[in-house]
Amino acid sequence: MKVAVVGASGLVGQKMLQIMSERNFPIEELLPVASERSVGKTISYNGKDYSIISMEDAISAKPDITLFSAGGSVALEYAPKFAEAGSVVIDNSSAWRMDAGKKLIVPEVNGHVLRIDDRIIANPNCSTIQMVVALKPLHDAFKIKRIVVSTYQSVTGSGKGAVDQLEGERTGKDIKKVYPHKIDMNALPHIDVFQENGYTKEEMKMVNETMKIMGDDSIKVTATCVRIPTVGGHSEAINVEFENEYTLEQVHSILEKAPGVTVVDDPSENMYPMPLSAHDKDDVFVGRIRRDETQPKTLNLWVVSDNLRKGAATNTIQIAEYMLQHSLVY
Ligand code: 11C
Repeated sequence: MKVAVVGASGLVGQKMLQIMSERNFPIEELLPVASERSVGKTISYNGKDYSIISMEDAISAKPDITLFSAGGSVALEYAPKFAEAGSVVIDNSSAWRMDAGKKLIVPEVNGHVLRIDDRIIANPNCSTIQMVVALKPLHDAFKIKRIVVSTYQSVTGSGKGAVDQLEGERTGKDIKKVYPHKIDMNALPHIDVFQENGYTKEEMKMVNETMKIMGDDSIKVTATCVRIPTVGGHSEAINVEFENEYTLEQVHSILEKAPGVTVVDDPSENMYPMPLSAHDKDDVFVGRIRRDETQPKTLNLWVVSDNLRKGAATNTIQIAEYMLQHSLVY
Protein backbone atom coordinates (compact mmCIF):
# COMPACT_ATOMS: atom_id res chain seq x y z
CA MET A 1 0.00 0.00 0.00
CA LYS A 2 1.07 3.53 -0.76
CA VAL A 3 0.00 5.46 2.36
CA ALA A 4 -0.05 9.25 2.81
CA VAL A 5 -0.25 10.77 6.29
CA VAL A 6 -1.40 14.39 6.20
CA GLY A 7 -0.38 16.20 9.39
CA ALA A 8 2.47 13.75 9.93
CA SER A 9 4.34 15.99 12.35
CA GLY A 10 1.40 16.66 14.74
CA LEU A 11 0.61 14.72 17.92
CA VAL A 12 -1.98 12.49 16.21
CA GLY A 13 0.02 12.14 12.97
CA GLN A 14 3.05 10.97 14.94
CA LYS A 15 0.88 8.52 16.88
CA MET A 16 -0.53 7.16 13.59
CA LEU A 17 3.00 6.41 12.37
CA GLN A 18 3.89 4.75 15.67
CA ILE A 19 0.75 2.59 15.60
CA MET A 20 1.17 1.58 11.94
CA SER A 21 4.67 0.46 12.80
CA GLU A 22 3.51 -1.46 15.90
CA ARG A 23 0.75 -3.22 13.94
CA ASN A 24 2.90 -3.93 10.86
CA PHE A 25 0.49 -2.03 8.67
CA PRO A 26 1.31 -3.05 5.08
CA ILE A 27 3.06 0.13 3.89
CA GLU A 28 5.16 -0.19 0.76
CA GLU A 29 5.58 3.55 0.33
CA LEU A 30 5.05 6.22 2.99
CA LEU A 31 4.20 9.79 1.96
CA PRO A 32 4.38 12.12 4.99
CA VAL A 33 2.64 15.43 4.32
CA ALA A 34 2.66 18.56 6.47
CA SER A 35 2.26 22.32 6.14
CA GLU A 36 4.41 24.22 3.59
CA ARG A 37 6.86 25.32 6.28
CA SER A 38 7.65 21.68 7.14
CA VAL A 39 8.18 20.50 3.55
CA GLY A 40 11.70 19.08 3.16
CA LYS A 41 12.13 18.34 6.86
CA THR A 42 12.52 14.68 7.73
CA ILE A 43 10.55 12.37 9.95
CA SER A 44 11.47 8.82 10.77
CA TYR A 45 9.37 5.70 10.38
CA ASN A 46 10.57 2.23 11.27
CA GLY A 47 14.12 3.55 11.65
CA LYS A 48 14.15 5.13 8.17
CA ASP A 49 14.08 8.86 7.37
CA TYR A 50 11.39 10.25 5.08
CA SER A 51 11.16 13.78 3.62
CA ILE A 52 7.95 15.64 4.27
CA ILE A 53 6.26 16.46 0.96
CA SER A 54 3.62 18.98 -0.11
CA MET A 55 -0.07 18.25 -0.49
CA GLU A 56 0.15 18.60 -4.29
CA ASP A 57 3.05 16.15 -4.55
CA ALA A 58 1.18 13.65 -2.39
CA ILE A 59 -1.99 13.93 -4.53
CA SER A 60 0.07 13.41 -7.71
CA ALA A 61 1.62 10.28 -6.14
CA LYS A 62 -1.94 8.75 -5.95
CA PRO A 63 -1.76 7.04 -2.57
CA ASP A 64 -4.04 4.03 -1.98
CA ILE A 65 -4.89 5.28 1.51
CA THR A 66 -4.60 8.78 2.97
CA LEU A 67 -4.87 9.41 6.70
CA PHE A 68 -5.72 13.02 7.57
CA SER A 69 -5.01 14.72 10.88
CA ALA A 70 -4.69 18.31 9.81
CA GLY A 71 -7.83 20.08 11.01
CA GLY A 72 -11.22 20.71 9.47
CA SER A 73 -10.47 23.37 6.85
CA VAL A 74 -7.54 21.40 5.38
CA ALA A 75 -9.68 18.25 5.28
CA LEU A 76 -12.59 20.07 3.64
CA GLU A 77 -10.35 21.40 0.88
CA TYR A 78 -8.02 18.47 0.29
CA ALA A 79 -9.80 15.24 1.21
CA PRO A 80 -11.92 15.37 -2.00
CA LYS A 81 -8.75 15.92 -4.08
CA PHE A 82 -7.12 12.78 -2.65
CA ALA A 83 -10.40 10.88 -3.12
CA GLU A 84 -10.60 12.01 -6.77
CA ALA A 85 -7.02 10.76 -7.23
CA GLY A 86 -8.28 7.31 -6.17
CA SER A 87 -7.35 7.30 -2.49
CA VAL A 88 -9.44 6.06 0.41
CA VAL A 89 -9.31 9.00 2.83
CA ILE A 90 -9.82 8.60 6.57
CA ASP A 91 -10.17 11.97 8.25
CA ASN A 92 -9.73 12.74 11.94
CA SER A 93 -11.30 16.19 11.87
CA SER A 94 -14.95 17.09 12.36
CA ALA A 95 -15.22 18.34 8.75
CA TRP A 96 -17.06 15.35 7.26
CA ARG A 97 -18.50 13.63 10.32
CA MET A 98 -22.08 14.84 10.09
CA ASP A 99 -22.17 14.92 6.26
CA ALA A 100 -25.10 12.66 5.37
CA GLY A 101 -23.11 11.12 2.51
CA LYS A 102 -20.10 10.14 4.66
CA LYS A 103 -19.75 7.29 7.14
CA LEU A 104 -18.61 7.95 10.72
CA ILE A 105 -16.90 4.80 11.86
CA VAL A 106 -15.78 2.98 14.98
CA PRO A 107 -14.96 -0.48 13.58
CA GLU A 108 -16.17 -2.48 16.62
CA VAL A 109 -19.48 -0.61 16.53
CA ASN A 110 -20.41 0.03 12.89
CA GLY A 111 -17.56 -1.18 10.65
CA HIS A 112 -20.17 -3.30 8.86
CA VAL A 113 -21.69 -0.20 7.18
CA LEU A 114 -18.51 0.42 5.13
CA ARG A 115 -18.75 -0.19 1.39
CA ILE A 116 -16.30 -0.22 -1.51
CA ASP A 117 -17.50 3.17 -2.80
CA ASP A 118 -16.73 4.94 0.52
CA ARG A 119 -13.86 7.25 -0.43
CA ILE A 120 -13.93 9.77 2.46
CA ILE A 121 -14.54 8.16 5.85
CA ALA A 122 -14.77 10.19 9.04
CA ASN A 123 -13.10 9.24 12.31
CA PRO A 124 -15.19 10.39 15.30
CA ASN A 125 -14.24 12.67 18.16
CA CYS A 126 -12.15 10.95 20.85
CA SER A 127 -14.64 11.38 23.69
CA THR A 128 -17.42 9.92 21.50
CA ILE A 129 -15.34 6.91 20.41
CA GLN A 130 -14.61 5.61 23.88
CA MET A 131 -18.21 6.09 24.98
CA VAL A 132 -19.74 4.18 22.05
CA VAL A 133 -17.22 1.32 22.31
CA ALA A 134 -18.37 0.80 25.91
CA LEU A 135 -22.08 1.41 25.32
CA LYS A 136 -22.86 -0.29 21.97
CA PRO A 137 -22.89 -3.85 23.38
CA LEU A 138 -25.16 -2.67 26.20
CA HIS A 139 -27.42 -0.90 23.67
CA ASP A 140 -27.71 -4.15 21.72
CA ALA A 141 -28.71 -6.00 24.90
CA PHE A 142 -30.95 -3.51 26.75
CA LYS A 143 -31.61 -0.60 24.31
CA ILE A 144 -30.41 2.79 25.50
CA LYS A 145 -32.98 5.54 26.11
CA ARG A 146 -30.79 8.30 27.50
CA ILE A 147 -27.13 9.00 28.32
CA VAL A 148 -25.88 11.67 30.75
CA VAL A 149 -22.10 12.00 30.42
CA SER A 150 -19.50 14.20 32.13
CA THR A 151 -15.97 14.09 30.76
CA TYR A 152 -12.55 14.74 32.30
CA GLN A 153 -10.38 15.30 29.24
CA SER A 154 -6.64 15.22 28.75
CA VAL A 155 -4.75 18.29 27.48
CA THR A 156 -3.37 16.16 24.62
CA GLY A 157 -6.81 16.55 23.00
CA SER A 158 -5.91 20.20 22.31
CA GLY A 159 -2.57 19.38 20.63
CA LYS A 160 1.06 20.00 21.42
CA GLY A 161 0.58 23.66 22.42
CA ALA A 162 -1.65 22.59 25.30
CA VAL A 163 0.83 19.99 26.53
CA ASP A 164 3.45 22.77 26.44
CA GLN A 165 1.14 25.12 28.37
CA LEU A 166 0.65 22.55 31.16
CA GLU A 167 4.37 21.78 31.26
CA GLY A 168 5.22 25.50 31.22
CA GLU A 169 2.89 26.18 34.14
CA ARG A 170 4.46 23.34 36.10
CA THR A 171 8.03 24.41 35.43
CA GLY A 172 7.52 28.19 35.54
CA LYS A 173 8.40 28.64 31.84
CA ASP A 174 6.73 31.49 29.97
CA ILE A 175 4.72 29.65 27.30
CA LYS A 176 2.03 30.86 24.91
CA LYS A 177 -1.38 29.95 26.34
CA VAL A 178 -3.79 27.70 24.44
CA TYR A 179 -6.53 27.86 27.07
CA PRO A 180 -8.17 31.08 28.33
CA HIS A 181 -7.17 30.13 31.90
CA LYS A 182 -4.43 28.32 33.77
CA ILE A 183 -4.90 24.56 33.27
CA ASP A 184 -2.57 23.18 35.96
CA MET A 185 -4.43 22.64 39.25
CA ASN A 186 -7.64 23.60 37.43
CA ALA A 187 -10.68 22.20 35.59
CA LEU A 188 -12.15 24.08 32.63
CA PRO A 189 -15.78 23.31 31.72
CA HIS A 190 -14.98 24.54 28.23
CA ILE A 191 -13.79 22.34 25.33
CA ASP A 192 -13.96 23.85 21.85
CA VAL A 193 -16.22 26.83 21.23
CA PHE A 194 -19.54 27.68 22.86
CA GLN A 195 -22.66 27.31 20.72
CA GLU A 196 -25.86 29.36 20.76
CA ASN A 197 -27.61 26.73 22.92
CA GLY A 198 -25.04 27.18 25.73
CA TYR A 199 -23.30 23.85 25.06
CA THR A 200 -19.79 23.61 23.64
CA LYS A 201 -19.03 22.12 20.24
CA GLU A 202 -17.35 19.16 22.01
CA GLU A 203 -20.54 18.49 23.97
CA MET A 204 -22.68 18.63 20.83
CA LYS A 205 -20.26 16.28 19.04
CA MET A 206 -20.97 13.71 21.74
CA VAL A 207 -24.72 14.15 21.18
CA ASN A 208 -24.79 14.05 17.38
CA GLU A 209 -21.94 11.62 16.66
CA THR A 210 -23.30 9.04 19.12
CA MET A 211 -26.65 8.84 17.31
CA LYS A 212 -24.95 8.57 13.90
CA ILE A 213 -22.45 5.86 14.92
CA MET A 214 -25.06 3.82 16.80
CA GLY A 215 -27.45 4.26 13.85
CA ASP A 216 -30.22 5.23 16.26
CA ASP A 217 -31.65 8.76 16.43
CA SER A 218 -33.82 7.87 19.42
CA ILE A 219 -30.84 7.81 21.83
CA LYS A 220 -30.88 10.99 23.93
CA VAL A 221 -27.46 12.29 25.00
CA THR A 222 -26.60 15.23 27.23
CA ALA A 223 -22.95 16.07 27.95
CA THR A 224 -20.71 18.31 30.04
CA CYS A 225 -17.11 18.27 28.79
CA VAL A 226 -14.31 19.37 31.11
CA ARG A 227 -10.58 19.80 30.50
CA ILE A 228 -8.34 18.67 33.36
CA PRO A 229 -4.54 18.70 33.76
CA THR A 230 -3.88 15.08 32.72
CA VAL A 231 -2.05 13.74 29.68
CA GLY A 232 -2.77 9.99 29.61
CA GLY A 233 -6.35 9.88 28.37
CA HIS A 234 -9.93 11.01 28.67
CA SER A 235 -12.22 9.82 31.49
CA GLU A 236 -16.01 9.79 31.43
CA ALA A 237 -18.66 9.39 34.13
CA ILE A 238 -21.61 7.91 32.25
CA ASN A 239 -25.17 7.50 33.50
CA VAL A 240 -27.20 5.40 31.08
CA GLU A 241 -30.90 4.61 31.16
CA PHE A 242 -32.16 1.54 29.28
CA GLU A 243 -35.58 0.56 27.90
CA ASN A 244 -35.18 -2.91 29.40
CA GLU A 245 -34.15 -4.25 32.80
CA TYR A 246 -30.60 -5.53 33.29
CA THR A 247 -28.61 -7.29 35.97
CA LEU A 248 -25.10 -6.26 36.99
CA GLU A 249 -23.95 -9.82 36.20
CA GLN A 250 -25.26 -9.44 32.63
CA VAL A 251 -23.53 -6.06 32.24
CA HIS A 252 -20.21 -7.48 33.48
CA SER A 253 -20.47 -10.51 31.24
CA ILE A 254 -21.37 -8.44 28.13
CA LEU A 255 -18.57 -5.92 28.70
CA GLU A 256 -16.00 -8.64 29.41
CA LYS A 257 -16.73 -10.13 25.97
CA ALA A 258 -17.02 -6.79 24.14
CA PRO A 259 -14.39 -6.09 21.47
CA GLY A 260 -11.96 -3.35 22.45
CA VAL A 261 -13.16 -3.24 26.08
CA THR A 262 -11.26 -4.20 29.22
CA VAL A 263 -13.19 -4.28 32.48
CA VAL A 264 -11.22 -3.02 35.50
CA ASP A 265 -13.67 -3.11 38.35
CA ASP A 266 -12.57 -4.30 41.76
CA PRO A 267 -13.19 -1.48 44.24
CA SER A 268 -12.13 -3.70 47.17
CA GLU A 269 -8.61 -3.66 45.69
CA ASN A 270 -8.83 0.01 44.58
CA MET A 271 -8.98 -1.21 40.99
CA TYR A 272 -10.70 1.09 38.50
CA PRO A 273 -9.68 2.69 35.20
CA MET A 274 -7.45 5.78 35.31
CA PRO A 275 -5.71 7.88 32.64
CA LEU A 276 -2.31 6.86 34.04
CA SER A 277 -3.03 3.16 33.51
CA ALA A 278 -4.88 3.61 30.17
CA HIS A 279 -2.03 5.67 28.73
CA ASP A 280 -0.42 4.11 25.63
CA LYS A 281 -2.98 1.29 25.49
CA ASP A 282 -5.53 0.74 22.75
CA ASP A 283 -8.46 -0.54 24.78
CA VAL A 284 -11.36 1.29 26.36
CA PHE A 285 -11.29 0.59 30.11
CA VAL A 286 -14.58 0.32 32.03
CA GLY A 287 -15.10 0.23 35.78
CA ARG A 288 -17.20 1.53 38.71
CA ILE A 289 -20.08 -0.48 37.24
CA ARG A 290 -23.04 0.10 39.53
CA ARG A 291 -26.78 0.57 39.60
CA ASP A 292 -28.22 4.09 39.67
CA GLU A 293 -30.29 3.58 42.79
CA THR A 294 -32.45 6.65 42.11
CA GLN A 295 -34.05 5.33 38.94
CA PRO A 296 -34.99 1.90 37.50
CA LYS A 297 -33.13 0.37 34.50
CA THR A 298 -30.29 2.90 34.90
CA LEU A 299 -26.57 2.25 35.25
CA ASN A 300 -23.45 4.22 36.20
CA LEU A 301 -20.06 3.55 34.58
CA TRP A 302 -16.58 5.09 34.52
CA VAL A 303 -14.87 4.83 31.12
CA VAL A 304 -11.23 5.75 30.36
CA SER A 305 -9.20 5.55 27.16
CA ASP A 306 -6.04 7.02 25.63
CA ASN A 307 -7.51 9.77 23.45
CA LEU A 308 -4.54 9.86 21.07
CA ARG A 309 -4.73 6.09 20.51
CA LYS A 310 -8.28 4.63 20.44
CA GLY A 311 -9.68 8.17 20.45
CA ALA A 312 -7.78 9.12 17.30
CA ALA A 313 -4.85 7.27 15.70
CA THR A 314 -5.69 3.65 16.58
CA ASN A 315 -9.29 4.02 15.45
CA THR A 316 -8.09 5.53 12.15
CA ILE A 317 -5.68 2.65 11.53
CA GLN A 318 -8.38 0.14 12.51
CA ILE A 319 -10.70 1.67 9.88
CA ALA A 320 -7.93 1.30 7.29
CA GLU A 321 -7.32 -2.30 8.41
CA TYR A 322 -11.04 -3.05 8.18
CA MET A 323 -11.15 -1.65 4.62
CA LEU A 324 -8.16 -3.81 3.63
CA GLN A 325 -9.43 -6.97 5.34
CA HIS A 326 -12.80 -6.63 3.59
CA SER A 327 -11.25 -5.79 0.18
CA LEU A 328 -12.76 -2.29 0.19
CA VAL A 329 -9.59 -0.59 -1.09
CA TYR A 330 -8.96 -0.83 -4.82
C1 11C B 1 -10.40 17.42 22.73
N1 11C B 1 -11.95 15.89 21.70
O1 11C B 1 -10.11 16.61 23.61
C2 11C B 1 -11.05 16.99 21.44
C3 11C B 1 -9.98 16.71 20.43
O2 11C B 1 -13.18 16.80 16.92
O3 11C B 1 -11.52 15.46 16.71
C4 11C B 1 -10.47 16.16 19.13
C5 11C B 1 -11.36 17.11 18.38
C6 11C B 1 -12.06 16.40 17.27
O4 11C B 1 -10.15 18.62 22.81
